[in-house]
Amino acid sequence: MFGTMRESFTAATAVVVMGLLTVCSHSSLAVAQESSSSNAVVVDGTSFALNGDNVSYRFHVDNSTGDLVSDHFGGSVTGAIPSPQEPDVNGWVGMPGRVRREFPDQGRGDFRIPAIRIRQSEGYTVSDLQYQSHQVIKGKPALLGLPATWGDEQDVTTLVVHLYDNYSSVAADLSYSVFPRYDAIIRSVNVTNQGEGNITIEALASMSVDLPYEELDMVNLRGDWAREANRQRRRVEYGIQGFGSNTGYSSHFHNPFLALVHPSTTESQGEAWGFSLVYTGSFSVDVEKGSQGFTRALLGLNPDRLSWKLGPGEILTSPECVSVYSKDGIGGMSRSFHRLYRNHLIKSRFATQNRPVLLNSWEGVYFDFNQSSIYTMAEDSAALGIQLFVMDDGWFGEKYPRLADNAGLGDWMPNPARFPNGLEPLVEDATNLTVKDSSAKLRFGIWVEPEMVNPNSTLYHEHPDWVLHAGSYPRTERRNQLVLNLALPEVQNFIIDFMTTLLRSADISYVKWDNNRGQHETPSPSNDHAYMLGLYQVFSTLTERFPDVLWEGCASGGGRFDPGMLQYFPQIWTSDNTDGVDRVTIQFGTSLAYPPSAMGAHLSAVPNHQTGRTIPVTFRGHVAMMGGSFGLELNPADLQDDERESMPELLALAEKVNPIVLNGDAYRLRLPEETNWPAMQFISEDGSQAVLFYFQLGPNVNHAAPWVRLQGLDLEANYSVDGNATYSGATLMNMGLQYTFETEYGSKVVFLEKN
Ligand SMILES: *[C@@H]1O[C@H](CO)[C@@H](O)[C@H](O)[C@H]1NC(C)=O
Ligand SMILES: *[C@@H]1O[C@H](CO)[C@@H](O)[C@H](O)[C@H]1NC(C)=O
Ligand SMILES: *[C@@H]1O[C@H](CO)[C@@H](O)[C@H](O)[C@H]1NC(C)=O
Ligand SMILES: *[C@@H]1O[C@H](CO)[C@@H](O)[C@H](O)[C@H]1NC(C)=O
Ligand SMILES: *[C@@H]1O[C@H](CO)[C@@H](O)[C@H](O)[C@H]1NC(C)=O
Ligand SMILES: *[C@@H]1O[C@H](CO)[C@@H](O)[C@H](O)[C@H]1NC(C)=O
Ligand SMILES: *[C@@H]1O[C@H](CO)[C@@H](O)[C@H](O)[C@H]1NC(C)=O
Ligand SMILES: *[C@@H]1O[C@H](CO)[C@@H](O)[C@H](O)[C@H]1NC(C)=O
Ligand SMILES: *[C@@H]1O[C@H](CO)[C@@H](O)[C@H](O)[C@H]1NC(C)=O
Ligand SMILES: CC(=O)N[C@H]1CO[C@H](CO)[C@@H](O)[C@@H]1O
Repeated sequence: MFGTMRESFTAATAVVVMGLLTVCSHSSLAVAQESSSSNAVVVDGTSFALNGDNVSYRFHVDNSTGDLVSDHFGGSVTGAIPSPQEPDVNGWVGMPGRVRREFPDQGRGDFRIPAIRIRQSEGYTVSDLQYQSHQVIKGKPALLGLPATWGDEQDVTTLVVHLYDNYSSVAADLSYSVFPRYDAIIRSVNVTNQGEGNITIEALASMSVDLPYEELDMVNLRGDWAREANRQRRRVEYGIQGFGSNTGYSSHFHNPFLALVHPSTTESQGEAWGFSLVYTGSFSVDVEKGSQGFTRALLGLNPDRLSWKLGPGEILTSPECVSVYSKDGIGGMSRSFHRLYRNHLIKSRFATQNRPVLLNSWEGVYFDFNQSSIYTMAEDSAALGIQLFVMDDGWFGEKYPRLADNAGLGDWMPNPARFPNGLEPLVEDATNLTVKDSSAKLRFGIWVEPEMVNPNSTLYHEHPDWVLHAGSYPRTERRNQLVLNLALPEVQNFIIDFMTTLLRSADISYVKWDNNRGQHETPSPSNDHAYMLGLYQVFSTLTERFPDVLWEGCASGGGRFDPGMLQYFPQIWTSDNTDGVDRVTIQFGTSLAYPPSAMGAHLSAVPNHQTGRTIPVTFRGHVAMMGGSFGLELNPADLQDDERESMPELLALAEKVNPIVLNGDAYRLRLPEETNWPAMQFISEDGSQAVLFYFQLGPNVNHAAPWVRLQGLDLEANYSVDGNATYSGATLMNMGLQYTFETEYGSKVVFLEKN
């Protein structure tokens, strides 16, 4: 049915592209796109099909109620599909509670968790959003004020479905964009108050999906400071289970990511549905197995932190949620996210470029430096072969110098005792240093934490009203600091102005943007989202104004490792925990949803400052190289002999693997939670090179050396392994390689070259 109507689509498509066509209900007109994604969106009457290379997403309008009913989200289905059986309506659950709903509203017999809850001006929370019309748009319109995936007409096609509640005059526009080559479907929602009264949006999910399966597992990432991104898998049970953040930020506690998988799904096999919310603020994820057996998943703004007033004519736009589907297990799901995010989310020109090897001063000297000692550190860094030197916290504060974490945040002028003539002399000298074994000059980067203020600062004394506060409740501090309210335009402008002045004051080519506490005592729950809109406005202004700066995100480590940040920051500091073994777990976990290219990972001193553990330098280096931004987190002057000796080889290796890590496909061959020998493999985009990272965590007493089987290679091709033996792809994948490690903390990086 869908395949046969293509001839007549062309004219309609042309009109739609101009944004003029609204196809009305009950029309038999259908629209499809030409070219490689020729059937990305196919409409037949009021049935809709979104097609990726290996995914189909289908729903239709129930003509008797105007509700949108889901038909399918999963592997490809083609042509006509069976109509759902009309359920018998007995008992308490009404018809809406017995069908799979695209955008479940509340109050009409569906007792499951709703995607939208509107408190109407009269006080009730019933709504009835019915299909009105739809349009198909080539490409993907920007999401006003929010980060979003982007692409041109060849990459993506968008279907907008307009819903309308005739009783309350509230409209909801569902926007679905398909990136066919990535098997990704992206949804966001606009709610518009077209009535005369004031309404309140109390819940708004970006994505809601009803899967017709009772047996599913859910996978998500949990943690806390210094132990982010622990993978958690559990059976979806009857009732609601979920997680989220009410900290104002995405947080370390839970990442805005969910996978639903079949219970038999593994890393490399089986069905996996991945959902990733492009948002940095308070969010919630709920999964509900209802009494009728369907499983509903919702991702969106956290209803506990939302009570959004919409006056007449006003619009609330939800963040977008990216959904991918894979038959190749959790690994296949991850690779779809990685490719999409590298190519269609991260806006920075550095997204797919090799990153400079950097040295960050934090763990090396903390707050303890001055102009001459920090210059010496830069000098030592250049002499090691470091390409980018980053001066971390401690450089600012005039009247309240930042000598410890109890003063100075907010006063972003160089500390005159440390830098009598400002930063320029230091930066000029540092950027005139030649990097060892190259003709390149050292580059200079700096740390900031713009959203925060110490009460012990000039800024706070001048603008006590700029911080988050709720009436006269005490403004409770964390790490001696308070949070500026980014919802206020004057705060946004303050940050944009001081950052502009700072970046123009010297040749600064990198910024680490930190954020070290959650939000308390907010003026209202909805301030969380208003803050985010303000923050995104600041990010987009600054990153557009300074496109040549390499921006790195950070929030006490990975407290904001989320897709919203990635729009502006091509790399994010993955964790404040730099312990090599802990980092294997954290980085493998983070890679569930995020490309390794986006991970900042540093080799630090031993005993490790967070765990006290001493791990050999090679192991620490190999783990850090699995991140797109490799660097050191130590004082070069304090290097131990073995570290100094290993450094040239490790830095050379890091440069060699970087292009493959940045743009390659990642395979988690074995997980640190499950084995003493975790392994990760990357295959370059063109398939000609691969690199295997292989670790032994604990000792291996009186036990055979295990085999590691590779993945994703070309079965027929031959690969040379570290320039030595040559084996076929079939042999490497079906039999594997075997390595022996002498002790705990063994590690190996193996290069494969396709012949
Ligand atoms: C609903 O109505 C439209 C227009 O009349 C028609 O194309 C479509 O097939 C109908 N759908 C169902 C499920 O009856
Ligand atoms: C939603 O509203 C915003 C703000 O007016 C607009 O930019 C966007 O195009 C709208 N999206 C849809 C799908 O209507
Ligand atoms: C919408 O409501 C108005 C009155 O409030 C009514 O006249 C009209 O028929 C309704 N339209 C639909 C499609 O239900
Ligand atoms: C809606 O809210 C605004 C601002 O709070 C108020 O001025 C207006 O009177 C309200 N309108 C109605 C119909 O209640
Ligand atoms: C800078 O710090 C170093 C090391 O702590 C110290 O030796 C030196 O005297 C300091 N220089 C200035 C100008 O304070
Ligand atoms: C304020 O900062 C100064 C250093 O600038 C420090 O000596 C003092 O203890 C701080 N006061 C508080 C209350 O933290
Ligand atoms: C840069 O360093 C070179 C020596 O490497 C020196 O000759 C030159 O004067 C320096 N330039 C500046 C601006 O300091
Ligand atoms: C791989 O190597 C084998 C044995 O040397 C050889 O027979 C075969 O032709 C090679 N295959 C390719 C694709 O080069
Ligand atoms: C190549 O194999 C030899 C002999 O097994 C070994 O000594 C050498 O380390 C290997 N080279 C590499 C680069 O692995
Ligand atoms: C695993 C799978 O089904 N892959 C298919 C995805 O779609 C492309 C293009 O249609 C096929 O070539 C693959 O075989």
